[in-house]
Order: sequence, then structure tokens, then C-alpha cells
Amino acid sequence: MRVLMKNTPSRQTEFAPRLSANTLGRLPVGVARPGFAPRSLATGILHLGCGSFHRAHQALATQHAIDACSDPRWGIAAVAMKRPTVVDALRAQDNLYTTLLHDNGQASVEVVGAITEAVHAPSDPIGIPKRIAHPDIKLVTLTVTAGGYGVSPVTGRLDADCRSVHHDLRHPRRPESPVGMLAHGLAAVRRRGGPPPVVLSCDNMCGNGSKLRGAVIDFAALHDDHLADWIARNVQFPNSVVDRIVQPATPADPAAARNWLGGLEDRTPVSAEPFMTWTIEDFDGERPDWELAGARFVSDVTDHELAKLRLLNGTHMLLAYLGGLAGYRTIAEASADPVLGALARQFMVCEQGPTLALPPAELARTVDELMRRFRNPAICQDLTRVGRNGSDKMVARVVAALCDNIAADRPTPGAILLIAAWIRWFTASRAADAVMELIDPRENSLTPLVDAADPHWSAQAFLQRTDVFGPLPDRERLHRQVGDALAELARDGVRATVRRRLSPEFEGSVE
Ligand code: CS2
Repeated sequence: MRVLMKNTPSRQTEFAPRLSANTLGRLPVGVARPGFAPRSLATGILHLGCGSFHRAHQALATQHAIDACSDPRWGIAAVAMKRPTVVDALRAQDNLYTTLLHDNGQASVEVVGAITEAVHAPSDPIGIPKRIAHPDIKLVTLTVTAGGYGVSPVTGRLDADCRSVHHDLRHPRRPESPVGMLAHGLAAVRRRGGPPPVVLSCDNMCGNGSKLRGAVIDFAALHDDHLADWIARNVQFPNSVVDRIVQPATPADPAAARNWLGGLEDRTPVSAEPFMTWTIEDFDGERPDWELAGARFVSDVTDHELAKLRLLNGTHMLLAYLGGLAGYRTIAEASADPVLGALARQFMVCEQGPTLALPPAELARTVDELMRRFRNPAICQDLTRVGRNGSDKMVARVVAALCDNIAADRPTPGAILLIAAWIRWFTASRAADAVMELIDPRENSLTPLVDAADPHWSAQAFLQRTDVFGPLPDRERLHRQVGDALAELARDGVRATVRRRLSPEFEGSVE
């Protein structure tokens, strides 16, 4: 049973006992915990990317699935790809950690015991390919971010020139990249015989499984054509769509967790919202009963993926860039601003929504729910973080819908403002005395396009970058609209510029 708790400070001692298998019994009654003995689990899943998202999403769902069916096969070996911090913290507490799901000043607190082993890839004596090839591993899952796939945005195939590919071809036992680990791991499975694991990407990107499959096959082909062919014929890479807003770890988290845990210390708790979905393409093979923990299995995830990326992530970008320019720090603050909140709603209902296969009532419900989720004050999603790598995210989250809307002759004020605000923030971040950082993988090649004195020239130069925006229809009109919005943002500020573009129906909600 999960109980909602209020956070009441407990007496903090200098040497607080650590969360561990031995101290589980000391947790306050309201804290949920595994219904199984964590040490009794076998390891059936190898996960690459042991970050906060994995621990608040898949690992928590796996605990619930194990609990629901008493099936002890599905413990997770969670691999940290670079830094050892989480691994060290988890190992010191028997791989247990706390999830805090915050809503309305209350939290549902649960200690998770689904991780059987925390592994630091660079120093792992066994090596990840060998672990992948262990016959008990039925699933290899991933959250390594889009950049971890090594796929060129131009060709959609593995970028064979990158350093990690060269490294991984030379070091089959100790590859560094997820794609190298998978290809060498699957090569070892092929040598040992028997069914290969299913490879399930849980990264937030379009066609995550298909992209990963292409990259692993491309890598294998550089090494051995027969292996590439074997992977193509034998290994399943289902697509999946994940959703839960997770707060990045902060140094203050352990102290906050100690209060919820009745004084026990957890050095690596995770905070997130209560909402979660996980939509997975059907595949053959053994797996935990994740549907008992909120996952959905479907034959095709495309519609779910478009809805997630366009409604949630696209609107996150809108709030990040305009909110950042307006001086806000977090998504919760930006979405609580009446003018920005009204624009976010209008953008979802009138621009992103009509491009999706969602019935109107479902769209209205989703938009209401998203506005509530964005405004959750307990989740601190930093705008500089949501806004970073914008050039990689633009097409799937914003421009694809913009193009559909132009083709259907629907107005696109939100997308125009979003692009203008991104350019403006990027411009501000290039100034010698910049106070607003904006990280982007293309920052070097975009910097020469910045011209604060000539917004129309700048708009045109940015929009001509097909590696960022793809081929755009009606270019001249778009150049003018983005240039006008840039000029207005500079002259009149964010709120006045946004207000002018709110339709009466949405402006009515602005006090
Ligand atoms: C955010 C996502 O940083 C971002 O791009 O939009 O991390 C978002 O919180 C998740 O996709 C929610 O499921």
C-alpha cells in the first residue's frame, strides 16, 4: 500500500543510519517498500543508463510488477555509463533507494529494491558485453539520451566517424558506447547460441527502438557482416514511449529524503511527479508483467509518440525559451505565469493538438492534465536544462507539427514565438557578458548566425539550417514572422509580444 505523507522534520543526527537491507524494517509505516526480499531476486534485465529517470520510471514499475506477480526473475543490473557517483551510493545501501512522488504538498514515498546490482561500466571487471550475453538476461533496456545512440541527424544512420565507434571496434571487451556494448554483447550471444535478449529503448525520442536497431546493425556491419545480418534477423528492438517528469538530482535531496525516511539516510533518492505512462510495442519473449504496473502494450506506438513529443515536450520548449527570457527559472514558475500559461494552452489546443490523432475530448483532458503537471510546484525542472540541445529537438517536437499546420492553413503563433525565443536566448548566451547559458551541440556553427542588430537577417540565417529545421515550407513568410517576433521580443519584452498573439478565447484566461 502506498500512503501519501506530509513531510515533518525528524530529528537529524550527525551519523544517521543508512538505508539498507538491514534497516528496511525501521522505515516509517507510511513508506512503501518492496513486497519481496531484494536479495532473493535474480537478474533478468540489464539496463544501460542508471540515471534518475530510469530509477523513477522503469525500475519503480518493475518493482510493482514483481510485487504483483511474485516473479523473482526480474531484478535489474543497472549500469552507469560514465560517472560512478550513483553506483557508489547505491552499493553502500544494498542498491536500495527512495522514490518521492510529489503532488500538492504531499508525497508518496517508496523504497525500491528492484536493482540487484549497480555497475560502473568503465571500471566493471566483467565487462558489459559479457553481462549482456549471460543467458539469464532476457531484456537489455536503455536510457542513455538521444546523443548516446551516435546516430547522425542528417543520415539517420550510425555516425561511423565518431571517436567512440573507432574505440569500440578496437576494444570488443571494453566498449564505451551503448551501441558498441550492444553489438559486442550480441556477438557473444550469437557465439554461445540460444535466444538473444530483447533490446528495449526507453529514451524519449522518435522511433527509439528503430533508431537503435539501425545503429547497432551499422556498427556490427563495420565489424562482421554476418553478425549484422544475424542481429537484423534475430533481435527485437521494440519502440517505446516513456512519460514521467523527473527532477534532476540536487545536493539537497538526501537531507529531504531523511525526513521522509524517519531519519535513515539515502544518498541517492529520486523525486518525480506521480503521473507516469509507458507504452511499449508488443514483442515476443519473457518479461515482467509491466502492464500490472501501468505500462501499455500496443502494436504501434507512433500516435502515442507524436502526442507525447508534441504536447508535452514541445510545450516544455515553448515554456523554457519564453520563460527563460521572462526571467523565470523553472517550468512550474513559467507555466504559472498567466500570459505564458495561456499561450501554452493555446499552443497545445490550436497548434500541436490538431496535428495528432486525438479525439477532441481526449485532447482537452490531456491539456488540462499537462497544465496541472507543468505547474506542480514540488518538481523543479530547470529551464536551462529543458531548453538545452534545442537544435536536436526542434524537428520532432515543434517543426513537424508546424509544417502540418502550414499545409492545413492553420495559424502557428506559438511555434513562431518558440523559435524566435530560442534564437533570442541563444543570441543572449553568446554575448561576452552573458548571464543566460544555453547549451547546444551546434553552438559553434550557429554562433556566426547571431546578429542582435538585425533580427530578420538572423531569423533567415537560422531557419535556413536544414540540419536543425529540416526543409521548411513557405520559407519567406516564416522568415518574416520569426524576424518580426524576434524584433518584438527585443523591443516590447516577452509578455506584450505573447499577448498580441493570444486569441480571444485564451486571452480571456489572463487576469
Ligand atoms: C523534458 C523531458 O528536458 C526535457 O526535454 O521535456 O525530460 C520531460 O520532462 C519528459 O520527457 C517527461 O516525460
